[in-house]
Amino acid sequence: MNPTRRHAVAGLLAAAAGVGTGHLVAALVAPHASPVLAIGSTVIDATPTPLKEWAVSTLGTADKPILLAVVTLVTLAASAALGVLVGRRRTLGLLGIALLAALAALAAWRAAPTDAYAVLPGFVAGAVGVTAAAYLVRKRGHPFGDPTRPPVPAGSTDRRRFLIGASGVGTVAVASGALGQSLAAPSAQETVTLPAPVRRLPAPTPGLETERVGISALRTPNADFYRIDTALVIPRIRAAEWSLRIDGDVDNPFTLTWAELLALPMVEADITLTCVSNPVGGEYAGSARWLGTPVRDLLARAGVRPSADQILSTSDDGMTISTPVQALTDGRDALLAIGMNGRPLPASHGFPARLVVPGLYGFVSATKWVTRLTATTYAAQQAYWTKRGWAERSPILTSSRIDTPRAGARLDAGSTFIGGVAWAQHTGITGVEVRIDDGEWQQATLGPDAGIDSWRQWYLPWEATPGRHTFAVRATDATGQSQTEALAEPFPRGATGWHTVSVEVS
Ligand SMILES: Nc1nc2c(c(=O)[nH]1)N[C@H]1C(S)=C(S)[C@@H](COP(=O)(O)O)O[C@H]1N2
Ligand SMILES: [Mo]
Repeated sequence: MNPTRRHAVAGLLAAAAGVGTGHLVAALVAPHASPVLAIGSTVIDATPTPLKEWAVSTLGTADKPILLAVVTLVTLAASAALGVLVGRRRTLGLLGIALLAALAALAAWRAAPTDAYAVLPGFVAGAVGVTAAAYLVRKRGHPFGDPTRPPVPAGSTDRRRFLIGASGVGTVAVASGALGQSLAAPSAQETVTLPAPVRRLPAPTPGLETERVGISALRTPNADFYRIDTALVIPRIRAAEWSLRIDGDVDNPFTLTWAELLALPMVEADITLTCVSNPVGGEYAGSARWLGTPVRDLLARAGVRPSADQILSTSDDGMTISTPVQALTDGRDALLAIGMNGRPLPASHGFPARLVVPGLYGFVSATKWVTRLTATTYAAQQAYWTKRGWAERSPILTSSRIDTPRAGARLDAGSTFIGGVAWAQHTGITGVEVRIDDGEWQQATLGPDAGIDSWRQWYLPWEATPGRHTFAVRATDATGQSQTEALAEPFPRGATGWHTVSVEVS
């Protein structure tokens, strides 16, 4: 191996050892502060909205692992280059490696400015990386800095020493990284017992999905529920350590503990969540039976002043979301939710408590891991997505989706059906129409009614004939408004247009 290549490998291994030990230290003190995760979070927050939209629409929920892979590859490539630099301009190269680690420390500090431990993984990564690089890229002159040994000419090779050193550093990288990963891996979800509701809904009965296979379930199982958030590490909050602060423009600010929350009256509600980033026909919508306490009661207890027009909610991971006071107090089932389909909230969906507000897209209502509600005004404070150009207030737009047959499906001729779901949260769906090829719009049959805050299943029987066929769907809400055909992208207030699917029948 020529010296340049060897120095590149040295840089790469040194960085891997730094990242690995940083990951291990992070697992012990502050999981989100692991160097690659901290830089990844900074990239997420700094990504311009159009690029983020492109990532969500093309990569879907794989966007997070792909982002982390890219950050890792870029870090390794930069480190290889720095390794070569160490061989040529030693101090400069080592400084470069230290700088790379300092960036990770800075990124972790940015995400959690009050957590003094957050910078530690970056510092450890820097110390390990610099030491390993200095060791693997030997100095010109006396080996091991030992003046009693004969000097080595520049660029000479000592294969054996390099191989031993490289395997040592590589082992540190792999072992510390793996140990850190196993420590950071989610331990089993804490078990909490949900209180009984004071307002109970009829026992959940299945919808059309049992008879009409392929239509989305009336209530989405928790494990299949879409997940959208900016968290690279899912916050793990112990219920006993959770609390919710209610403050801002209120007469009586107060803090609610988990035990106090459990003692409040709980209600059940069937509510469909939707992400504003959901494209026409997309998967970022799900329906669940939530258990929670009405937010309006909490706000009444705090005494929100008439001057406030928004509640800015903050999550444990620093997300901010603004919701109109009006939507939280007008009588709809806006909940501080603790249960999802009869179970405590899964960690990825906000354990121990989150907001759920019928009729508003998630980014203006559905704060997971919520820890603070601040009464304020839209003029005074802007939430995370508002700062990035998304709509300030964002009611869910009436939508419908064809679940079956799937786009591009090949079917046999004969009797079948076209089916899916439609939603117009807090208004309700009154009709769904389907158009087959260039035919007339036909009324679909609606599934069981789970209330105006829930999506509605639908189907239309169809005699499939050989050839290519195209279906379009449109829903009508309880105000009589039918979905517009005009196509709009999700940014900045939600997608519009009819979902259209083509299939091949033989
Ligand atoms: N803390 C936090 N809460 C959040 C978000 C987030 O990024 N962080 N994303 C919101 C968005 S954009 C949506 S669509 C919903 C999705 O909720 P789910 O992941 O439970 O489906 O959560 C909302 N709550
Ligand atoms: Mo969203």
